[in-house]
Amino acid sequence: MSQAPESVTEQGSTDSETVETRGDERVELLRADTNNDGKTDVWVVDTDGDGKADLFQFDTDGDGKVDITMVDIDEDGQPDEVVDGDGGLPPEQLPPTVQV
Ligand SMILES: [Ca+2]
Ligand SMILES: [Ca+2]
Ligand SMILES: [Ca+2]
Repeated sequence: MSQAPESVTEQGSTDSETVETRGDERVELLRADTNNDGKTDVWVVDTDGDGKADLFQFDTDGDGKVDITMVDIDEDGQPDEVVDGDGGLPPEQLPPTVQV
């Protein structure tokens, strides 16, 4: 198992900030709909496959798109980096797994 450290070139660079995450995977541990509009507004993601969440994304205005991305690079429960937008990691538009 080799994990590519950081890809040499980000392809398709966008105008949004790209966050650095622990890994390149996107294992969604949880999607939640906290305002009950049927659209996911919280994503909890494991990017390196260790089963622990290290990426958190929030849709604060209810349009189904990520507005804030937080990365917990050392998995201590405290976000280490917070950026506007999806941080270059747009989630799939899937129904929430949890309705709050
Ligand atoms: Ca992880
Ligand atoms: Ca939004
Ligand atoms: Ca941390």
